[in-house]
Amino acid sequence: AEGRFLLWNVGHFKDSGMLFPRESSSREIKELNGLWNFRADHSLNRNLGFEQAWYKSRLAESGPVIDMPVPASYNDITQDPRLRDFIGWVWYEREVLVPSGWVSEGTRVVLRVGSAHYYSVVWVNGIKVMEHEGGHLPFEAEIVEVLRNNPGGACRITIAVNNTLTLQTLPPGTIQHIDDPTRYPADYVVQNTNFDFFNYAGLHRPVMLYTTPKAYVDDITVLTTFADNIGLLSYQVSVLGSPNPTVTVTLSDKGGRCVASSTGPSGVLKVTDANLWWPYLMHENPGYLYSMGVSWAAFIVGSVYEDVYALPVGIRTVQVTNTQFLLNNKPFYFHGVNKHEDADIRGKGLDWPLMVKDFNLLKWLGANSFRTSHYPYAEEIMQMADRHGIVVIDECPGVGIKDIRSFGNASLSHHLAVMDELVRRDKNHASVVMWSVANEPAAEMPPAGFYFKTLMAHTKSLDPTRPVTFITDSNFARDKGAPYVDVICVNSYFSWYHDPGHLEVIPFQLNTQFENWYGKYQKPIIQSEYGADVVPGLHTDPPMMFTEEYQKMVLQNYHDVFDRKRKEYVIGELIWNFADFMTAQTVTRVVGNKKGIFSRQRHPKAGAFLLRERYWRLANETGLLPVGAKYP
Ligand code: GCB
Repeated sequence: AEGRFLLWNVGHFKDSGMLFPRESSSREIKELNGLWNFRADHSLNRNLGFEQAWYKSRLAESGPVIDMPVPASYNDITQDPRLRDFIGWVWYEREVLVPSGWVSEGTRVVLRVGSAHYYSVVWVNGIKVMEHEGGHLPFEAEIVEVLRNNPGGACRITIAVNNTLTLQTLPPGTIQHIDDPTRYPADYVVQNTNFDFFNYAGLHRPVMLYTTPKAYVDDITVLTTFADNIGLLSYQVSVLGSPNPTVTVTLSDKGGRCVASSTGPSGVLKVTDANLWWPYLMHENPGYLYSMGVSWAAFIVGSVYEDVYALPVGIRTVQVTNTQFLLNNKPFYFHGVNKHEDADIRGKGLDWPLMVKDFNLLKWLGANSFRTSHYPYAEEIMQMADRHGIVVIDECPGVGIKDIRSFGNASLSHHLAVMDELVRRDKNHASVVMWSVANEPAAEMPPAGFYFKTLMAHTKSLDPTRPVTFITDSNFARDKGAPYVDVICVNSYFSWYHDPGHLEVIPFQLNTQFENWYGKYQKPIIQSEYGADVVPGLHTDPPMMFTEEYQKMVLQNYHDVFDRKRKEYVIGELIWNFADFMTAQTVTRVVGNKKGIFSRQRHPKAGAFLLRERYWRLANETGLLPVGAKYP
């Protein structure tokens, strides 16, 4: 029984890039979103699919299938509680026809999964093409050889996904088997976790096929800075499949005018009168992006081969001092939110209407930033943040690291690999200004020092341009990770989990929290979480926990202290949470976590209006907007 939920160990090799698929004159895309065939493997050992090789033929031939939308979590799609709370392997399958041009000589066909939680095995026409560990990050495989063996263009994609979390996964979890026939049904198994959101699973982001030429632009890295009015972009392009690529790079402004160009796989582009990338509410023209066109061309035995890729880039700098966070050399104050990828029915599946609605709400609120609590968000969301000038603290899925056994070598090496994948995916996003390697780990445990020192040094080696942090709720004097962060990010829930109902403690405890951390480290501080649950529509006066009034009072009390401390070293405040979200069932949660200032359906609670007043006022005070600028 022990082996039933065990996962395989795979190595991670970051020897290739992970550019977001984009169409161009040399690249085509086929999206595989929509309905897939689906079956959860309810067999006792959850292994029947592998024993019977369900990937060998059409899924409907080995048993019943149901319709499953992609992208979406599978958990809330049916009325079956066994699927909502399923642990183990589920199977997805989809057949597509591939144009004959795609299997011609000189073309690569890549199958890309935007993310799948947690462990995936992928077959094409019954042949295994890849495995991947970890949700929230993309993975891909070249499949053209497999397709060539199957004339007619048929392409049957089978993806098995396992959501089991163990002490070595990220996030970690434990599987508990209870063998007590007097109290539990036979074969009672639960997944325990130490994080506060539902462990949604499935194909959460778009699945697609795309083509590139055989020699292709595999990766691009761009670093930016500026001096006076000159923007400087140093770039590095890697081309695979060609020994001596001739790389051409051009930079176009928003109007499509070429403002700089260069040749060679690395170089520097100089832009005079550069438009810098500014955050929302800090400039009248936020989120300015140039388009960097990268192309490669060669004449090989009479034909022209070329690959073209266009990457949006923003020119901006980030710097941290003892007391400030500087964006383009100007002090930046984070007034924003923590989010989740979470909504009714679709769970953690990418949803366009939801995404656009959420950005509209952020702008309505006057928020200039969010943290991707507690895992990387969809690339489509990161691109939105780039375009709208919303600053992002980019967090990896290092949440709920509470058990000392999750600080071992296996955990650490996987955590390092996840940071490799995250930085590789998100390094070119102007919106990303800081990496967060974890949320509320047991940072006081003896192994935490080595663990976080290694993790943060590794992240800095991957990206020397951005500050690195993790989010702590540990005691300032005993936290073993804090010495290695650039910015102290601290979560606290005064008058909620401590001294519940006693709003009057907030000014004292919050002030002490800030003085303690700053006194010890002299590093700038972000209040990375604070808040209170509200069941929308509950009202009392005097305020009581869970009412709209109480959330407002918690916010107000925190804000008074922020307003004093932001004149010194507090550089930001991120409300917990943007919206209500689903959690596991416990006695402290009422159909999920209700600390949203918006409900799960994105309707505002009273606290949202209070926060809106504040954020717009802060924008006027701290931004570059003319004083007195008003709500839109
Ligand atoms: C936290 C966690 C977050 C929880 C939140 C809460 O400290 O970081 O994941 O949801 O508190 O509401 O308890």
